[in-house]
Amino acid sequence: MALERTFSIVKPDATRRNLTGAVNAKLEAAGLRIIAQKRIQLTQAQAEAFYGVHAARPFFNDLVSFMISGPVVVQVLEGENAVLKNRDVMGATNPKDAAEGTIRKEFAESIEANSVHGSDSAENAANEIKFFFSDIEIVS
Ligand code: RTP
Ligand code: MG
Repeated sequence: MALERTFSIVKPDATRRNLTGAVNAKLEAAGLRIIAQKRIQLTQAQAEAFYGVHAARPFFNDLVSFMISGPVVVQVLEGENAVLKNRDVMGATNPKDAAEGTIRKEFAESIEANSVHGSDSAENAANEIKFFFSDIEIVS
């Protein structure tokens, strides 16, 4: 299978606990290559736009507040089957349901403060990458 790209965020609960490197080690061990990465502070407008698909959900306001509560590390990951591979290594949204060895099982604090975001389809990955990165920032 050809190389695929996906978009990832190390969320504020993980950057706060200095776990960026630990998360990256899990991603790399799973066969994903970090081909772009930057640490940024999301604005409220950016967080609302990024999670716009969840605007009607009861947890939306809390989610936006959480995502702007500290720095995040946004990343482009590359690998075979990268979208699914990343979802696998992330684990279930709720760490209580996450499989052993996954990032969320090991590091997540709660269903909201769950350490990482990962695109859920190749199409969303392309849009999310474009939201945060220009072409010259991505080096595969
Ligand atoms: P993500 O988009 O961040 O990769 O996570 P996901 O696909 O596993 O989960 P999704 O359903 O897309 O939800 C997005 C994020 O919203 C927060 N959330 N809070 N309080 C709640 O019930 C609740 N449910 C979801 C989590 O931070 C989740 O990752
Ligand atoms: Mg999602």
